[in-house]
Amino acid sequence: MSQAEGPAVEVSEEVLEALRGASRVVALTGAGMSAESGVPTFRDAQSGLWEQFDPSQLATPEAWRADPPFVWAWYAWRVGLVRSVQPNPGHCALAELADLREVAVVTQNIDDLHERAGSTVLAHVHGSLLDFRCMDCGAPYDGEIEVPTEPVERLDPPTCPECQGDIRPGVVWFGEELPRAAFDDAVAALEALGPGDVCLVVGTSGIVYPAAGLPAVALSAGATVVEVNPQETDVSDMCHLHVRDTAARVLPTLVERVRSG
Ligand code: BV8
Repeated sequence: MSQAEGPAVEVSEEVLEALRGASRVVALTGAGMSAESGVPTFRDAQSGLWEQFDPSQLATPEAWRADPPFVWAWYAWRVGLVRSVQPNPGHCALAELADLREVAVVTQNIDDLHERAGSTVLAHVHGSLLDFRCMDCGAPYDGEIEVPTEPVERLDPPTCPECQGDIRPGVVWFGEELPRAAFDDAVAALEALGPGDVCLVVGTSGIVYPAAGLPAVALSAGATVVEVNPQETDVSDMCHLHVRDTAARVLPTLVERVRSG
């Protein structure tokens, strides 16, 4: 596993002790997990065309109903972006940690970088960018998706072969309920943690609910909650320990240190 670029990664003995002593680890990941792969975080996703739009305004059923080609163009561009990037050393390290500990990955990310790194993702609580379904009849859609190489203002969504409705991305929009099974699985995995187990909270600002409430479930289960994020966040006070550095630098170091005992 490649050594992280830049200054040495500082990880406290407490963090290492907690991980070495853990039999189970739940990793809660957000947009920061994929940032070093080149997928902009949600707050930074607004480059170019969509700059003037608040993502939580664009990622809504209302925005879709008001102008499907405009919202579809944004998602089609993001599909192209995700297809053009690779998992980073942070994703790979989490996949490797599963050889050493019982690991469950719960992500708010709609990309497939955890899976491409070899992780089994327990729950995509905000859905997946690469799953498509009909907005009207709900039929899954696995037809071709036209992916713009450059951001385009408008792009007609594909048409549902069943009902001629518009095809939408399989993501959870603001104001939409989270996939019940995925969220219940996430809560169950966190509740199953106990003293001596670890919950890694990686690259999330802790602003979007109900996902931002998940670290608290690990806390009340008695697990050691460790935040990996260069910045202080809205969930920092739910975490016992903090590693103020990036996912692609910290996670490989943690796995190496746990492996080397
Ligand atoms: C719902 C898919 C109800 C779409 C997404 C309680 C209080 C307040 C508001 C609410 C509440 N309950 C519900 C709400 C409303 C709303 C909400 O939370 N609004 C927020 C904005 C206040 N929640 C909802 O609408 C949810 N639905 O509640 O439904 C309901 C119930 C029953 C029936 C009907 C309805 C749905 C929320 C899901 C929305 N969909 N994504 C898409 O992607 O297009 S959310 C989307 O934004 C992402 O999935 C992610 O979850 C979120 C972004 O957050 P982060 O991942 O944390 O990323 P962010 O950019 O914010 O931060 C990045 C972090 O990484 C930073 O801290 C940074 O420092 C760090 N970082 C950067 N680089 C690195 C790094 N860390 C490590 N390494 C690095 N290299």
